[in-house]
Amino acid sequence: MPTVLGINASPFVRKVRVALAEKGVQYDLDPVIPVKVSDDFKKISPMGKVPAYRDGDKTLCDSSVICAYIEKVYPNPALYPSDPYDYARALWFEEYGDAALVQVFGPKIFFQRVIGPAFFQQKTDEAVVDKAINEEMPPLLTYLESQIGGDFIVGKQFSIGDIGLGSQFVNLQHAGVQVDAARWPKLAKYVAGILARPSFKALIDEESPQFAGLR
Ligand SMILES: N[C@@H](CCC(=O)N[C@@H](CS)C(=O)NCC(=O)O)C(=O)O
Repeated sequence: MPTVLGINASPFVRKVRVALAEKGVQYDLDPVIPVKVSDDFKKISPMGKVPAYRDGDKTLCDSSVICAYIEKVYPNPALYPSDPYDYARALWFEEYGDAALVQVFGPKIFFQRVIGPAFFQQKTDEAVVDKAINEEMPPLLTYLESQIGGDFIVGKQFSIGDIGLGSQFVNLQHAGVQVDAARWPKLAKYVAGILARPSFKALIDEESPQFAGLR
């Protein structure tokens, strides 16, 4: 059985776990906290980041790399579209979550409201959170609103693009922030649909109790 290494609060760990769940693959979770990681962990993930992945004597790091590997090992159901343009678009939305959404949702909202106060004795900097929610987040959501045509971010099939985006929106939800349906109606409906999938819902149900009452 493969092992996913990393804490469940990480959107990047969540990507890998959702991909495995969608494919019905059983795995172990080793909840490595990416703070002062061991030398052994750095042999698998040289930048000290989670997730890492162990499959027998094979090891990998980086959520995008791990998801791509999982797709090859367990091809069904496919999480990467076969059409070349849809494939590239799905990778783009994965990247948009990994590189753009995370910068605002992660350190400026989720960390400020939940992780800092709970685990690092840091007081929430309300000015940082307010600026993130009211100035930095809206253009990110407006772009997504312009891209959504249905239940999935690309075509008519759930894909790695939905995994990358949905994984970030879970952290936003853990921080008590919802997508305003009056302002971004298509996005609000889309996010609700993606996060209601059994693969995401099981993780949200597992993760939520540890954050209840922390924000
Ligand atoms: N590109 C990486 C990003 C992983 C990442 O940034 N993980 C965070 C946790 S959410 C981490 O391990 N941070 C610790 C650090 O940067 O030292 C991926 O997709 O896996």
